[in-house]
Amino acid sequence: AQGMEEMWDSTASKKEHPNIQWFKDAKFGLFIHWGLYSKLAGTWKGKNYYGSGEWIMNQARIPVRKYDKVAATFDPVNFNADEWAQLAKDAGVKYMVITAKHHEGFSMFDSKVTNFDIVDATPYKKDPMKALSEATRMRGIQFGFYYSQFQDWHEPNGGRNTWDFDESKKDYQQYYRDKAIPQLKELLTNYGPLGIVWFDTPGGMTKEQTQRFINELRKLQPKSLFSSRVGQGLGDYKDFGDSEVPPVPIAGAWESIYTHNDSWGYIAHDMNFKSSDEIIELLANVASKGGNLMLNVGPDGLGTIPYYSVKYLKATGAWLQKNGESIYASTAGFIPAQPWGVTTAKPGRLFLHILNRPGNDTVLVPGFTNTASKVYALDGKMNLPFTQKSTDLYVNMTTVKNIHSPNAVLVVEYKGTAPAYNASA
Ligand code: H79
Repeated sequence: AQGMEEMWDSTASKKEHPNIQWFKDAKFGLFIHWGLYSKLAGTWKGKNYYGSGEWIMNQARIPVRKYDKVAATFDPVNFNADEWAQLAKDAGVKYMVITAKHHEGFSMFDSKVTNFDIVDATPYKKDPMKALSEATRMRGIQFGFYYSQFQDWHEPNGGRNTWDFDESKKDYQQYYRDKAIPQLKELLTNYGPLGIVWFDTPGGMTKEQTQRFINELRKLQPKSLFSSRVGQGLGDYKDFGDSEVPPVPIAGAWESIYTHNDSWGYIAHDMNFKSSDEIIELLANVASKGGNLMLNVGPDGLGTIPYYSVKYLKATGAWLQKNGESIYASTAGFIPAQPWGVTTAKPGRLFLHILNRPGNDTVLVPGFTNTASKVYALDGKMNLPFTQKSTDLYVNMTTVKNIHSPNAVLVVEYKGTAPAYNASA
């Protein structure tokens, strides 16, 4: 996953996907890691594991035949597609990506390619991905699948299970041909139009093979966007490393991915959830660089989304209801991060995200080369006094009352065209 950015062609050097605009405008997505690991919840044979719940098979070196038995106990009776989709809607996300198959190799969808899938191997016997694809689409949310295309710890020829199988004896091409590609074809055929196919941790394919792999899948759904972790510098938009925001604005379509606590898959003993203020701050920070934030939650083995994830996602959505104008369809701000916060932009408007309210209530916007014509608080549309001395713009926000922590948004309207990013401001 890490280090992919060096390999990714910048959009300046390649043609953008014709369906990229919805993604650029979306700004906020929901990532969901859900699989057999959710049932294990970070514990194997009485020992607690930390880091990432979906890695427990690897961390505890669980043999495939023992891991198979977890499937026989997987019965997510609390799963409710409408509740999950409605939470996504209430949170204000514009897309959802869920793990159809993670590195553990278990298919959370009805697959004819293997019996190691939720319909054939569990007492649940239903296909939750079908219900979820419909419930999200009904609410106008783009739906997509995460699919671990290379790592598959269940298969003798899949990537990276070194505890059961000898890596040097593996035939990755056979695994791609017999499992990954047929399953991706199922996902691209049986679940309606997919906004995104989210790949991860590439391996075992040359650039030419990766291009052929993409072409073959592309035929089924030309409008689906493929994430850059398909590998070899290919893909339709760039994903940074896990939990990484670039230091300066980046052109083209890209995404930062974070998880709500410290794990992607559910871990019962991980309660380190970000507050809604922290989520909003992260969202504003990523948007200020021109990208999307896809925030992950990890439902448990019964299909319940953790209480704090529900709570803080809803609070984030409530903030977006009032301030979403400064996020959705915005572009990177042309003023870099300041002691008080970050900026996003739309034609004729600069949005000031006040993440740390200045003690004297005076917000200095340095390097503002346009002429400000009006400044107001986005929530309530209240005009604020301001003065401009050359390229220093001072806004007085004393009358902005509701301002605790993140984040009040002040809007600066100005005449003329947007300036270039002013790194020296
Ligand atoms: O799906 C999530 C991760 O499981 C996946 N990408 C995100 C979106 C990912 N695959 N590989 N990696 C991330 C990098 C591997 C990190 C590791 Fe670890 C460090 C594996 C073992 C040590 C993290 C910490 C997982 C277990 C402990």
